[in-house]
Amino acid sequence: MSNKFPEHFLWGGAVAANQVEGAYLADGKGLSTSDYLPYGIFGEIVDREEKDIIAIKDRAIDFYHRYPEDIALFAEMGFSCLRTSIAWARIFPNGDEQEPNEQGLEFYDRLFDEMAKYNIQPMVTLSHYEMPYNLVKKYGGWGNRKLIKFFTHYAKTVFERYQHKVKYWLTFNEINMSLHEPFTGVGLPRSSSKEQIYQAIHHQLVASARTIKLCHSMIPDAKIGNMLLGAVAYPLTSKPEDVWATHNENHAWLFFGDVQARGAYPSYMKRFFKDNNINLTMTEQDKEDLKETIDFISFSYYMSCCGTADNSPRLKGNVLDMVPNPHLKASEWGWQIDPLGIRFLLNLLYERYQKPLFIVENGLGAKDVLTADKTVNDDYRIDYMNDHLVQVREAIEDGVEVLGYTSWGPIDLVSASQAKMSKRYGFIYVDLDDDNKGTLTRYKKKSFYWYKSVIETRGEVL
Ligand code: BGP
Repeated sequence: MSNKFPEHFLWGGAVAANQVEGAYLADGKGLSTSDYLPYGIFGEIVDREEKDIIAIKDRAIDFYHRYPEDIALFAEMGFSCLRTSIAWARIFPNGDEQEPNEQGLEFYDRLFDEMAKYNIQPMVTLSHYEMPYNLVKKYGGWGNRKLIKFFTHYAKTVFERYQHKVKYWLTFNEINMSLHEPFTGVGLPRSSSKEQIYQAIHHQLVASARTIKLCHSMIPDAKIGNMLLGAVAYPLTSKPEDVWATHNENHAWLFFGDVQARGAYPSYMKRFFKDNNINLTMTEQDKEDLKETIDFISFSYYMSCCGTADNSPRLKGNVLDMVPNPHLKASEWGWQIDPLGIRFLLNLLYERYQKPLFIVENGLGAKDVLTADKTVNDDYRIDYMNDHLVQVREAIEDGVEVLGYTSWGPIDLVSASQAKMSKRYGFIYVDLDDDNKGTLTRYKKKSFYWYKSVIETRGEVL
């Protein structure tokens, strides 16, 4: 067995506009839904026009101005890929304009040009947990079919502009997240019914398919993928009822992949919609549109969970209410650590779809301590990532086609769930605390050198 990852495997990291850029109103940017969530994606939705709040995301790590320094650091680690997102509200501040905001477009030109200097491939998520807030206020978010038009217009605009600079695209970050947090995902009130949420999701799936079609015709040498929160569940026990409940639990998120990779609603959803009294409006044209499928599957993976038919106590993880696995330890934030789970998930997705896979988020959020000599001895992070990457290598040996790996938050950033800095993922420490205080100076952690050696040796040191 080879100890090395494939030669053309892409190595890097992943960030999201609203968690790093800051400059939340600079150069004509409009307010986005994430600006209304100063306390994180599950926190209070705050009307910014009415309430004056100081949100940490307003400045974040100031990537908007400091990106040259950060990209140089990524290049020093040997990155061949950086996943980031475009803030839709920088390009269309209200979401429904015809003409884009030139200054917003210019920012991403500068950013992609900077990456090109170091041969770092950008991978761009079109919507990472945000959309122009005006689309929520004026149109009711993705509950309104008009959003399909607005989104595809935005996609067309950025495809045209960056066609020579960006060859990897993703549509919606963790598209299955809308089931747990509808405001973040589809811009719906949290009190929305299941039917309203699935209808909004349907519009998003159609928008995604039309965007894929646009990408295929406008940039034929690009690849476009979806993005799933890889919430893989194991049966809590071998009791058949638990196995069946787990099967259904996995369908809840695999449904998104099934539509996006296979081009139609899977049969099991008919039963689900019937049992839950959900009636969707779906035109014949929608069904036609959905047939355009993605080139690869991308996903985030942090933890696995368990499925059970019983009403077992659930751990309130940051993201999902999880049934804890008695065989696994958890991170400081209650996320259960399961390196073998990533091999399981890679095999499961590959067997199901026979499409290449891309791991676009993985990593350990922890409370780091900066030492007197300005570093962080984050052996816990190295161990976590080492163990996961070993399992990725195993999956490749199993025959799974894996295009690349971008760790989450290669530089410390604002946590999506906490809207704080103290949950850090980076190889690079940023001097900024939860009270929004700090110099924003960057320091290399121990893991910085470790990841560099992993990339340099194509995984041989693992
Ligand atoms: C994913 C999101 C990211 C990110 C990550 C870690 O769900 O796509 O935006 O933040 O999780 O989550 P957190 O920041 O809550 O630790």
